Amino acid sequence: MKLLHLIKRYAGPYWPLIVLVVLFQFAQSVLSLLLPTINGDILNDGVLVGNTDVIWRLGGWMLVVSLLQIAANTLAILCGAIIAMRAGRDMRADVFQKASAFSEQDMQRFGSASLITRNTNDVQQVQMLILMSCTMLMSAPMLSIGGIVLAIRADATLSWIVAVAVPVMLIVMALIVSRLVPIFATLQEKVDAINRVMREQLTGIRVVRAFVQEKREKRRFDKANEDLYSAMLRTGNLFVLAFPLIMLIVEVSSVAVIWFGGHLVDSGELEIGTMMIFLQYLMQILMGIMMMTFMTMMIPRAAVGARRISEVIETEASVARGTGSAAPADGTVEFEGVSFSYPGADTPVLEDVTFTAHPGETVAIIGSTGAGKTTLVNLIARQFDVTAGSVRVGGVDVRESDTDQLWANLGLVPQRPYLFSGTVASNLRFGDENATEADLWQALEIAQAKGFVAEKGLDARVAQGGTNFSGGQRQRLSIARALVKRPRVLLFDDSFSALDTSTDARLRAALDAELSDITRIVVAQRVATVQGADRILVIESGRILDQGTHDELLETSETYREIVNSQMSVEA
Ligand code: TTP
Ligand code: MG
Repeated sequence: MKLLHLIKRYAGPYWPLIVLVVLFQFAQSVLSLLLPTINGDILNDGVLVGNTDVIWRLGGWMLVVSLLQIAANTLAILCGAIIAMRAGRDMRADVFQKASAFSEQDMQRFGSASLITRNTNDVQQVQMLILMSCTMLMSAPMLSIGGIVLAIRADATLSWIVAVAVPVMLIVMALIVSRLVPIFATLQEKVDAINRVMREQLTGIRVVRAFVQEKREKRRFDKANEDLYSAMLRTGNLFVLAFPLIMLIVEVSSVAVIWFGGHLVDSGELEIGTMMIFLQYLMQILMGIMMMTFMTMMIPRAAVGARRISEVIETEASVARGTGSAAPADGTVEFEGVSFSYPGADTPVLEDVTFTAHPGETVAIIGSTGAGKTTLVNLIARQFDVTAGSVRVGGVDVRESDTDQLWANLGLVPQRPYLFSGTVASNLRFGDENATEADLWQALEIAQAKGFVAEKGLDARVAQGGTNFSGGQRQRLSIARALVKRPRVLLFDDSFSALDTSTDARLRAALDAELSDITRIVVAQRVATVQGADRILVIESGRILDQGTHDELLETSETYREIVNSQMSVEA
């Protein structure tokens, strides 16, 4: 079972503490079982009246035993809490680490909202179970079983009450648990749903407002919220039912002990002390059963959590890190007969793509939306692995090169630039932690971002995702970020689309002037952007239709001429 496996894996390393917990729980149970006997002895001695010595002696014993029992219990809980918290911390660290290594595809499989729930709420469920186990996994059965044995030993004539009360208690508990388990099992998914709607709503808030969809979104959230509410309510109802029932069983059985025991005392067949002993053991038995039930109740929810955590921890990131030690020798990028299809898709997104980009060259890729341009760029950065053929950077197949080395050589400006919360400087230093301010300004200057950054300063705040910057500013900041890294290969995925034509032109001129020895792969939709490239690849449905310079393509490529003409007519 995943749950056991997970507990073993994360609580296991703290075994010295576990040994302590077991010892403390054992001590606590033994002491608890001892108490009623001492207690009863006082009454049974019958010599108490006027016999202060005995009172003091036995009373003292009781006090000592109680204090020891409290101490053992406290220590067990303390150690348990330490184990549980540490196990939780380690689990969260592992989930985070795994999730960071996930490729795009793995992320899509889990969904970010679910990953967050898994790493917070699910871990918490497992943690709770560990804590509960540490406080009563051993003492609960010891109390009930020891209690039964000792109660029967104390007085066999009253034992039938145990024989009735225990099964009744067990049946009631089993009924409640069997109702709770299915609800608990779905609870985590409902928490997921809430997080998903909330997250989508927050990221898409502008769109939602623009389309006046707030009501619809609210309905969607209300539904998820209502769902969770009603599930929680049902568990609440069961708990509300559970407590009075437990109390009823406890009270009725103690009345029974006193009633029937009272008669026996009356007729001299039973000492009053023994009856008290019996009563207290009965209480302990029932308490033990109750504790065990509560633990059992935690298990299904924790098991669901454990399964969801294990799913993350056991997923091998679909693009494994390169194991090879080879580092790219230079900035040459070569595609050789590359085909690629997304997992589960029937048709390949790229087919038989072959081209080479040498250091200092600019290779432009133009093609309609959905042609496979982003996919091609992502293959260089090894976001995915090719289905056929090979992609080489600096002469080394990307699958065989050391992943860190590979990435150190690449500067990727993604199609949807993402900035992290922090400052402009902290974002730029993603590329190189040790970059000086002068380096940053230089990169900003090339990226044509100097103007608007100068107004706010390098320490201007950046909101999560960079939403407090315009689309074009974001693009330029992410270009600057790639430049700060000083890579050998720069990949621009449609990174000039949000720039006006003159900024675009100035940016390209600056890149040409400053980065003459860097390999540049430029994806674009606009002819003006690709015009000056050393080679232009025209791609359509994942195939390279034609390649050459702007002038050559105008001569040879029908498709390219069409693209040019369509844009001319728009601009005219
Ligand atoms: P892209 O490579 O994203 O197409 P593109 O970059 O050329 O398009 P745009 O100019 O709009 O940026 O996608 C190519 C095809 O691959 C497209 O049909 C959608 C499909 N695809 C998937 O099936 N799964 C994915 O994760 C992605 C990114 C694309
Ligand atoms: Mg794209």
